[in-house]
Amino acid sequence: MSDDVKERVGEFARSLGVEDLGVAAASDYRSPRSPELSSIFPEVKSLVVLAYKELASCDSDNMQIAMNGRLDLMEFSRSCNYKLARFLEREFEARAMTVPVSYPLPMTRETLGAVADVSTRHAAVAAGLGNFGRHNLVIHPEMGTRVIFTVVMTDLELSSDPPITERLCTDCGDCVDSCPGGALDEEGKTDVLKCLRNNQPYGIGANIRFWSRFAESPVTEQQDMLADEFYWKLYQAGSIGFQYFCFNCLKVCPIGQE
Ligand code: B12
Ligand code: SF4
Ligand code: SF4
Repeated sequence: MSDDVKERVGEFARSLGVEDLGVAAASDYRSPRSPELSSIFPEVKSLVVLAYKELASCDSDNMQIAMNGRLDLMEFSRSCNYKLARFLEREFEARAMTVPVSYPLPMTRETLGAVADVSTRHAAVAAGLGNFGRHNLVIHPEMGTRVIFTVVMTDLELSSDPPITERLCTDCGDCVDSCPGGALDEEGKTDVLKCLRNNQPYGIGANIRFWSRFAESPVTEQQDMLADEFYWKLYQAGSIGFQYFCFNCLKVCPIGQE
């Protein structure tokens, strides 16, 4: 039964254009820092993890184009998540809930907005889609690091796909060397603040500093601040959601690029 359902789910997801997918029993999902899945969806039994190829846009030094490739992927993935969730509900009378690429995510002081409700990397590992590299990202056997994940959680009972036991990272060190902020220097940990400073120069930290300074400035200076391109970039990043200005650790990894 489980295999039949998995086959139909796989066929449907691939017909949408999803590059690869894997299934994990909820009991095989282990992400120590993330909330319990049952606190989100008490009846959850399985995770269907969808994998999408990052476009070559990430290679561009033009950060609008690089981010636009991600936005295209994010928009596409929303449609795939929704369609697959409805497929499960319609065809199998299951209940389904979707997990996005990045946001919305909990914005709490304890987690600094850096721990999502569901860790899609840990879900991908549990679903046999890859394993962690030195950059703390998941490497897929064919797509390498140029892969992004979403998840559909369901109360359907499905068995986990076999894990990838062979380590895919070759420890070449390119990701560590290419990180402009030294965020990967310590093995097994991404220094979130160092990454954020480079990756999101117009993110929440910059936003808070800008508005604090604005509130303390005389009116003429405030007018200058709003006329400055720094504010315009802040405005654009905010209206996109988050704008990433660094894809280095993702794009330099040679696995799957030969
Ligand atoms: C918040 C977030 C961030 C934050 C904080 C990252 C963080 N805390 O891990 C910031 C802004 C820094 C960030 C940066 C980036 N992110 Co981000 N991010 C997320 C998000 C939304 C949540 C991550 C989370 O909950 N982490 C908290 C917990 C789960 O992590 P943790 O317990 O601390 O575990 C970490 C370490 O302990 C270690 N680790 C844990 N177990 C193991 C086991 C082994 C063997 C090893 C070696 C390491 C290891 O790796 C984990 C990640 O750092 C996810 C999407 C999602 N919903 O999961 C995307 C996600 C992780 N981001 C992604 C990407 C691509 C990026 C960036 C390249 C930015 C960009 N341009 O896109 C950088 C890469 C930074 C890096 N090398 O780690 C992708 C990664 C895809 C992949 N192939 O793995 C994800 C999965 C988005 C997606 N849906 O595909 N991100
Ligand atoms: S996204 Fe950039 S700053 Fe962040 S860890 Fe990767 S290389 Fe470093
Ligand atoms: S760039 Fe090299 S060290 Fe970094 S994850 Fe890829 S193979 Fe591993």
